[in-house]
Amino acid sequence: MDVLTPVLSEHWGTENSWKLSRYETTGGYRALRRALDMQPADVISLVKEANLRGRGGAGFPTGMKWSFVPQDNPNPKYLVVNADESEPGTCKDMPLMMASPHTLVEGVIISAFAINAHTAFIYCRGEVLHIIRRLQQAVREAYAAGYLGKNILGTGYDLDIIVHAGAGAYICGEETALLDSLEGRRGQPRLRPPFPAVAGLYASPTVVNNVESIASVPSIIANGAAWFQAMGTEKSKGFTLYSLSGHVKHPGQFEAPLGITLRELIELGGGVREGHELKFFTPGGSSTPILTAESLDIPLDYEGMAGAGSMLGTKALQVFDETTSVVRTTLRWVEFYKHESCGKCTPCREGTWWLVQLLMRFEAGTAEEGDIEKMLDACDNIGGRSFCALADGAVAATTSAVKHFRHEFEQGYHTPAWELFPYEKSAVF
Ligand code: L3W
Repeated sequence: MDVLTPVLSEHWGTENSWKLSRYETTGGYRALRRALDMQPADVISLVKEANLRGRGGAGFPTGMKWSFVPQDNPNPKYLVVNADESEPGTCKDMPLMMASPHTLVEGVIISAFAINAHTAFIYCRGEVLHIIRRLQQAVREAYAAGYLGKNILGTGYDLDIIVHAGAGAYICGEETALLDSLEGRRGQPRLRPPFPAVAGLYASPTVVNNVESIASVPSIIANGAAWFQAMGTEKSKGFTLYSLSGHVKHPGQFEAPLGITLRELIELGGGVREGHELKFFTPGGSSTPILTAESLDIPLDYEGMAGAGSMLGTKALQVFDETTSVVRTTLRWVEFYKHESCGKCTPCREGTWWLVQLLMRFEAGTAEEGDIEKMLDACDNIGGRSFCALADGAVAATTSAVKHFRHEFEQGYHTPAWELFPYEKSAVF
């Protein structure tokens, strides 16, 4: 397996990589010309054949999602790009949009054409004003060059792209909360079904895809399904962006085939920081159950991570060494979910609050016998019982921490975490 396969990140760091003129000199917008020569259904077939799976966390097949759009529905069809990247540890979509916004814009035009949409939205988290401006600039350049607007490249196809700034709520990365927010309402998840592909934005058929998924489309159109299929593992095809952070010497984004192992990624990141060793990690942000050094050689693909008892998620590898308190880390994550809970459903609103109360006791060394069971029982009553996956993230963090490091929670019956794991020893907390 090639260790690094830079496709999306090929030109990051080169001069003016975000400008249209630069993008065109490296083959940019050729895939769009090819796609516009095809029938929309053939574009969908090609993406299906490549077996591109959603890069936002769930790994749902992208081409299949597009084919769910009912073309006989008289309402307009919409494409919405989920650029609300907020999952703790995940930092791949933001650098992509900063360094190569036209890869996304080209992907949006091809994908919108495939589903017969004439309006596309890029919903970007509001805190990243510099990225929003960069996207807006790229969209303006694309209009001026005839890649957007009426009669794109003389083909008769029309498309408008609207860059929309969110207002800094993690929940708006959940696809139906994002749609509520885009409609001008408070961002809260909707019950599914109906899925957005059937009834999404303004109750019309809507495809919601992650930035990286859409940005991968031009290269598939340009190079073909077989090229994409040649990378990755049996069921997890292609290249992807991994975010590596935490106790490694050189954190950052690494683009590699699905199925690379964490051991290989850590090597690329210069190893765990000097004199320390890996204690635990998340495969795909804090919503995915933590794993330990035992899983260092398991392929980072959808199947490998599921087999190890976790999820590939957003491929955000957060690495923690032996100076880190599992109890404190879990508390910190669950506090995040409590803070970000939209409050719409009781298991999440109340459950994450109660988990924080219990975890604070473990951290302070004032937990009582039976508190571990009480916490796991609370998890049983939260997981799978809420509108969306936010509370499941809090449950995954908590239950996996207890599964792998129960003894650290038991120490919380008598000793504060800050005595066992002093802050000054850790680079993270
Ligand atoms: C039509 C059906 N469409 C499923 C579509 C659905 C969605 C996609 C995946 O959560 C995960 C979550 C986080 N007809 C369909 C259908 N779809 N069945 O397929 O759906 P689903 O429910 O499997 O997942 P999801 O709700 O999209 C995403 C995990 O990602 N995660 C969080 C990431 C957070 C960010 C962020 O920061 N913004 O990305 C990290 O691991 O826990 O499990 O489009 O409509 N029958």
